[in-house]
Amino acid sequence: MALEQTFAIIKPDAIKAGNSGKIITMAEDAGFEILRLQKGQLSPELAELFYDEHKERPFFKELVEFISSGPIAIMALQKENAVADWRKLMGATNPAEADEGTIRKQFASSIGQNAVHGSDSAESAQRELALFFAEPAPAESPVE
Ligand code: FUP
Repeated sequence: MALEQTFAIIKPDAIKAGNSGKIITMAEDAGFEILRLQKGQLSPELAELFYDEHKERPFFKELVEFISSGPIAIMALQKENAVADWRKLMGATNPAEADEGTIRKQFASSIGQNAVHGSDSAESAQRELALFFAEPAPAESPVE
């Protein structure tokens, strides 16, 4: 199977709790290559664009407020089957339903404050990677 890329976020709750290093280690231990890693904070405008598919959902405002409430880390992750495998490693959206050994089981505190994001399809991954990283990330891109 060919290498695939996915887009991941370490959300404000996980950064604040000091769990970013542990989450990155879990990604590496699971075989993901970290092609891009950048810390920053989303404007509410970019957060709305990012979560556009949820704009009709009742929790949209809360979602945008939370993701833009503090520092996050964004990542481009690469491995075979990256989209599905990263979602498996994240665990269920609601941490109460997340399997043992998943990131959300360990670090998420609620359905909203759930530590990490991962693209839900190859198409979403392309859109999200393009939204956050100006150019696609070749494995050997030089440090800018
Ligand atoms: P996931 O792909 O597991 O991150 O989950 P979804 O795409 O369904 O939801 C995106 C985000 O919306 C979640 F990370 C948290 C938030 N959400 C809620 O706050 N309440 C809900 O009932 C469902 C999702």
